[in-house]
Parts: sequence; structure tokens; C-alpha cells
Amino acid sequence: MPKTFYITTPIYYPSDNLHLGHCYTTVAADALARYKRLQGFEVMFLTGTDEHGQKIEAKALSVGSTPKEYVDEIVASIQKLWAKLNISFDRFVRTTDDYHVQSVQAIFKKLYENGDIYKGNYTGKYCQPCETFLTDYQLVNGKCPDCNREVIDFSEEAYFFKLSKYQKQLQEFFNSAPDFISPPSRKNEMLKNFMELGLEDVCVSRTSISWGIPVDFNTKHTVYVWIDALSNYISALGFANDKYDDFEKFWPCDLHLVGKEIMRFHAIIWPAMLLSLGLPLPKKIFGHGWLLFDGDKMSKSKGNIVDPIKLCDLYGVDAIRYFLLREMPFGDDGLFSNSALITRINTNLANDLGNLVSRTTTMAFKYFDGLLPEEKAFEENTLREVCKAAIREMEQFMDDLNPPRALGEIWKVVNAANRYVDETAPWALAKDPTQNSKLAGVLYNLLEVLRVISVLITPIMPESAAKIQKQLNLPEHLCTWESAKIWGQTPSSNPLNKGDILFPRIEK
Ligand code: ME8
Repeated sequence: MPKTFYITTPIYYPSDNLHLGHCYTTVAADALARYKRLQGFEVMFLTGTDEHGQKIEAKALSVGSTPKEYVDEIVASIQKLWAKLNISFDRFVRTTDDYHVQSVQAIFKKLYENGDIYKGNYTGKYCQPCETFLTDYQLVNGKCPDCNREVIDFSEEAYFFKLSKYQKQLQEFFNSAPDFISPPSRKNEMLKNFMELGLEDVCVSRTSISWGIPVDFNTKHTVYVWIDALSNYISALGFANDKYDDFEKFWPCDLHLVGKEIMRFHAIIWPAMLLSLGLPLPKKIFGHGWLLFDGDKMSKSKGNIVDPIKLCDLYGVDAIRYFLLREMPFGDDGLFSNSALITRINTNLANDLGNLVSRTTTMAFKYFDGLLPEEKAFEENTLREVCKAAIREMEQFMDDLNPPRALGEIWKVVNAANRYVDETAPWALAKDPTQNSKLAGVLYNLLEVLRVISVLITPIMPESAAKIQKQLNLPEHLCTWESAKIWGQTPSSNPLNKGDILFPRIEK
């Protein structure tokens, strides 16, 4: 039985312009999912869309559509974006899917029957022009954050979830599973800002929002935000519905990857819901930082967004994936700027990796017509040892959810290989016929190191990895994670293919 790995992103609000910041969660999850698959795990990588709520209903109305027509169109554009970014999700859940609706209704009922949901009164603020309910926390100087107008007090019947009841059980769980909330800085935030202040019950239904899942035992109410959204992680495995049958196989989840602003819902409300349902808790919740642009969180309302499609068209998908995973300190905020992106592309990708591939294959064609001789009398271990150490370290960094450091390990190999070219100077060996077998040995080592590099970059830059593997003419079994650990597997006289430049230099 293969080992399983279940990884999720949050489900996205349908927005017609997801920006580069949004792509960060999904690209990071994709890299981890690909890494685990490469290692032989059976992976379930789930993403999807969070389609209910009053804002969406209002938006649909304003463009003359029904909410469902409106979200259908946007969800299609989100799926196109993920295709562009080579996101290899295994399942895509929509909160408007029938099976999800069925699960949410069953979950809500179960929580109610357990005595963890009760009727109360929801009070808050309402912005009439925007038709939006707001919490005190969302107001800016007591006014609507979107239109800056006065808000009015608001009250209606609602159901509440007894989060406060789970305070002690959650605290005990956090103590017993110290890595559950990661990184440690986020854990401290959760403990200090929420647990220590005492948990309050949360509103889980509304009567004034019609675009939502009806509470089936009281259809005046629709399920409000979090029970609907969070349940996707189990509805998509078939919990309380007949659509799928993977719950036993993949639950508990290995990793919920989320942005830091929704950590509280995942680290506190979600585990409390699961405790109430009597289900095992996820193994880890990782809260990543924000991509900042001009010193602020990249977001539509701030008007500082970068369009990922345009960037991919300009610079190539792998360059964007590489930038996001190399430049964002995992767990902390990171900065986007055009010049930082171009510098990364020109130095790490064009100069270091692209150049290594290009000069190695060019020399193999120039000196041996793309076919090294069978016999090579030259053996040495420098690059083999560098690869061995880098793979060991990279595994550690990927398991610690630290792609920038994992990429740093790959670049140690790339840099060592470039140094090796300079030190062995194949162009000088080529001038002396007695050095022919040494020349073949040097080029073999370089082709072998490229094979290893191509495997290691697969999770982060799948297209470039495939291009290198095509140039090296490698069969699938020489491109697995395990095969990268064993040096010298490629037959000496494996004929090479010519290929294009991997990463063209960008003129600033
Ligand atoms: O939060 N930098 O959806 P969403 C990094 N529907 N990540 C960013 C970012 C930035 N500038 N801006 C957004 C939701 N994100 C809910 C989730 S889950 C049960 C419900 C990330 O569309 C954000 O942190 O607002 C989150 O992980 C993802 O984009 C989706 O955000």
C-alpha cells in the first residue's frame, strides 16, 4: 500500500482578478504535492472555490446575472489560471456542488444534535449602499471600509456554534501536538490573541442572506461562512455524501496550507468542529505570510495587484513559480518587485541553470555529436557527493515546509556544476586527443548532474524539468526521486536531443 499525503489550499472566493498573492498558496501547495508524488506517495491535492455569501449575490445582481451564473463564469476563469500555473490538483470542490451542500447540511445537523449549535441573536453593523454586513473589526474609523460611509446597527435571529465549550480540549490538544500550528510564530499569535483571551461562540447561520446553503431543519436560515467553507476539506473526500469514497483513505489531512489571516478559522474553529463531530484532527496547519507590493498586502481593495497571467506570458510560468517559492521567506511576508523578479530570472535561472544546461549540451554535441563514447576512463566523486548532500538537506527542508531553503540546496549543486566546468575546462581537454576519454568522463558527470538537478527541480519548475529531461533523452525510471539518489545510472552512450534556451535573459 503506498503512503498517502493529503494537502489542501483554502477554497478561493470567486474573484475575476485573482492576483499574484493569491497564487502563492496554490503554487506552494502544488510544489509540495508534486514533491510527495515524486517520492511515491499517493497524493490528494484539494483546492476549490468558496461561492456563497451576500457580496457575491449583490455582485451578480449588479451585472444582471443569477449568483450561480455569475460564479460559474468566474470559477472557469480561476480554473484557467490554475492550468496556466500548472497546478496539479487532484480534486476541485465548489461550495455550490450538490454533494458539498449535502455534507454541510448533515454536518450542521450533527453539530446541532450534539447540542453544540443554539439559537441566538446576531448583532453587527450594516452598510446600506454596499449592502454588506460588517463586524466592528472590519470598520475603518467606525465607517464602511469600502465606501467610507456611515453604517447602521443591525440585529437578527441566528444560530451560534459553542466554540467556548472546546477551549479546554483545544488547549490540551495544542499542548499534546506542538507542531500542529506552524510556524511557531503563528502558534504564539493564536495562543495570545485568542486562546488566552477566552474563546467566544461564533455565528454560523443568517436569516437575511439568501445565497447560501439552507439549514435543512429551519430553512429560514442559511449556513453562514465557516461551517460551509471549512467543511469542504471533508465533503471533497465523501464525508456525509455519496459522491466520493476517500475519507477513510486520506483523513486526517496531512497539511492545510493557508494564509495567515485565516489561521484562526483553521487552527481554532475547524478543530473545534471536528471535535464536536468526533473526527480526528488534521496533522498540521501552516500559515504562510503575505506577498507585499509597495509595502502593503497585495489586494484588490488596495489597488496594488499584479496580474499573474500577464507575468506568466512575459516571463514564463516556471520563472514565476520559482520567484514565488524562492523569494518568499516561508511563513513570513515577502516583497514583490519587478526588479527582484528580473534579477532572479537573470541570475539564478538564465546565468546559473540555463547556462549550465546550454554549455553542457553544446559541448556534448560539439565534441561527441550528442553521443558520448561507451567507455570513459575518468571517474571522480566531487559532483556525486555534492548531489548526495543536497538531496538529504532538500528532503529535510521540504518536509519542514521551507521551499526557499530547499531551492538553496539545489542551487548549491548548480553552482558546484558550473565551477566544475570552469575547473575541468573541457574546451582545453578537447584540444588534446590523448585526453579524449577524460573529456567524455567530464561531460558524463555534467550530464548526470543535470539529470539529478532536473529531478530536484520537478516540484517547483515542472516544465523546465521536463525540457531538460527531453534534451537528456531520459526514460521515466531515471527521473524518479529515488533514481536521483543513485549516481551514474544513465548509460554512457545515451543519445542527446537538441533543445531551445531554457530561460532567456530579460532586458530590464
Ligand atoms: O480566504 N499574499 O479566500 P481568499 C499571500 N475563502 N497570500 C494571499 C494574498 C497575498 N497578498 N492575498 C490572498 C479565503 N492570499 C476564504 C478561505 S478556506 C475554508 C476559506 C491568499 O480568496 C489567502 O491568504 O480571500 C488565502 O490563503 C488564499 O489566497 C485565498 O484567499
